[in-house]
Amino acid sequence: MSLIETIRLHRIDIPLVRPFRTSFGTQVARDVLLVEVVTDTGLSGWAECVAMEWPGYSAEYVDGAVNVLTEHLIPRVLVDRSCDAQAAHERMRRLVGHPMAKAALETAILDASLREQRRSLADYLGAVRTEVDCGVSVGIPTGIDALLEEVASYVDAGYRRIKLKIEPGWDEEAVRAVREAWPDIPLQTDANQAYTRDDTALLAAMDDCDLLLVEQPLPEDDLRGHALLAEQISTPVCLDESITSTATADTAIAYGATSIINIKPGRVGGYLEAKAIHDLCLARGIPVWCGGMLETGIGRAANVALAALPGFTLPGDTSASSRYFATDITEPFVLDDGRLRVPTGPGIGVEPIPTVLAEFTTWSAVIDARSR
Ligand code: NPQ
Ligand code: MG
Repeated sequence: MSLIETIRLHRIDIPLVRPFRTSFGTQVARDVLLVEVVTDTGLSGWAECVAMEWPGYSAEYVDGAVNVLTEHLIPRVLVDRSCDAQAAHERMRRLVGHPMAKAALETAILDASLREQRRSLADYLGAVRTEVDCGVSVGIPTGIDALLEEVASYVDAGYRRIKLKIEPGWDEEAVRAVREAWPDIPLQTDANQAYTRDDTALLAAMDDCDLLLVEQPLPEDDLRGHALLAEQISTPVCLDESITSTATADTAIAYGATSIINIKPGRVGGYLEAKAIHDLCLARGIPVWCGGMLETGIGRAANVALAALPGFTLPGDTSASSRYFATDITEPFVLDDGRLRVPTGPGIGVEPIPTVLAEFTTWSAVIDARSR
């Protein structure tokens, strides 16, 4: 096994093609932290930290991720320089929280070690598909006309499923308008925790809209609220923010709080944990799909590999690069008949284009593994 020589952190700022509004706020650019693990054979492993710049989606945020990586996670992992993702996972397990920061470090180590072995991440995880069905997430727009225009552009591009971001005041009318315009398109909603236990009627009002699911209607800690809601509406409840580990997935399934799960590797602390949740759900007959966090090509590549596992039976938020960025930092992911090809090269199978990375970089740091 190779040794870790240096770890580099790169912070980049990439403009989005259009503002992305959710119930927790509006994003006009993506502030992304990348982790690069360089081995003693000169190979680089890459990963993307999916934390946002402020704690809107979860408690993590980019400045916090930089701090916990630099001050705690990297020193803990570098107690031993071996480039071994499982060993890094075990070392980081004793530090509480910070799944997105942990996921980024673990995945960069995993990517480096797989590149050393010339083995793809898809093969390592147990992929059974060479391409994955893609859906797209539609932010809260300025009105119904803008919504229909945006959805039309995605339908024309070939996306196989549409997800509408909703919140109280932007839900039933928007969903009905899209359902009427496209009677057969697979459609689902995502509230990002915007409703309360008292809002059951608002959510039940969309039960006749033939939705695949409603994602995370209630606060992340309210598993019982989701279980009660699931008994009162016919639209299946799918948890996102609430599922932080295999244990929370097991609990949520057992208590009837979720019948479908959105798996995001960053939210659960990495691809090893994501695979374990997938395996649990497959054994329990719970369909899963791969979520998205507006990833660049680095995070997107790894998500597409994960989405090729057998339990991922619903289209994910693994959209094309062009959904979010005019210029991606890797070769762009391009939709082909509503699908993305699973990368086959070693590791995640893609790398940043140096000139593009340099153009978007706002900050970087180098940690020498040998001087510890
Ligand atoms: C979700 N993603 O499923 C998230 C939420 C989300 C594609 O809907 C910057 C970074 C902005 C992460 C906006 C999608 C974000 C973000 C929304 C994640 O809940
Ligand atoms: Mg979500």
